[in-house]
Amino acid sequence: MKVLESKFANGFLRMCTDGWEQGWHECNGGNLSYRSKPEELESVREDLAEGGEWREIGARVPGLGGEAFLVTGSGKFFRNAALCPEENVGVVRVDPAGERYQICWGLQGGARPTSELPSHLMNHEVKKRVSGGKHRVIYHAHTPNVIALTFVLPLEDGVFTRELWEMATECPVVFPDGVGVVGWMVPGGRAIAVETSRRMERYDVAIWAHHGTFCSGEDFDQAFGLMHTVEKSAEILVKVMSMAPRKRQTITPENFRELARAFRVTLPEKFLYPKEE
Ligand code: 2HA
Ligand code: ZN
Repeated sequence: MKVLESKFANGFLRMCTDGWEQGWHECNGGNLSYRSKPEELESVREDLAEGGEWREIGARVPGLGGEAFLVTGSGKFFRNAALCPEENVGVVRVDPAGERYQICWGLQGGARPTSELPSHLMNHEVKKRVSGGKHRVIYHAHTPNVIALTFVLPLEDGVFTRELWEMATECPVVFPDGVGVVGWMVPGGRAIAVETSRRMERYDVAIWAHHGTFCSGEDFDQAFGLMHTVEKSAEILVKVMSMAPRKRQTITPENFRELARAFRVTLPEKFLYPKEE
């Protein structure tokens, strides 16, 4: 079968369109990658090219040696992904050492994989290990309300986690481990990839100050749903902070403990510290 007939490519393209429609992907903002399953790759083998040039990833990911990924292209617009997939997205294979990649499909016209390939692949390497191979999707979006909060909240994992949890009752059920925060850094290289992948050891969400959000998930629904939940929670917080300097009432640490019992999730006690509101 052709790559564009496959379920995974269609799920990927649908997610690009969904993200664009949310307003998270101005110009070439944001990027998406999917670690394909061996049987998925096998099903589209007839459509994959062999012998492409090997290029440096810009990071070392030995845990991903031999894996193949569907990725968005550098400088490409999410808005165009589903309209012309061959030019805007591509399949890349990682060499056995995890140092170089080769384009096997798409990215036509000399396009390259996303400028955030080091962050995507380092995140995939961590998530593959800590999830026992279950996580396959890494998604980066320019989420406006999360970005706005990085100008006014302290850039601390605990503060962002607790404030976002408080904004909607089901947030702690969707991201019980919390969120990590990375201070401002130059995007597109190894240094920000190292910092982000450190957060991914513990969390499924990493916020880049004054830039956007990275999410990891087992599939497209999970990764998109997580991004959507975090950004919606941030939107509520922006509204609350805009209406009043202090919350009149909120979800309390004891409420969170009750919720954790009812929904059978573990919420780290370090995020349930007493606060003066
Ligand atoms: O332009 O989002 O972080 C793509 C990006 C870089
Ligand atoms: Zn970005």
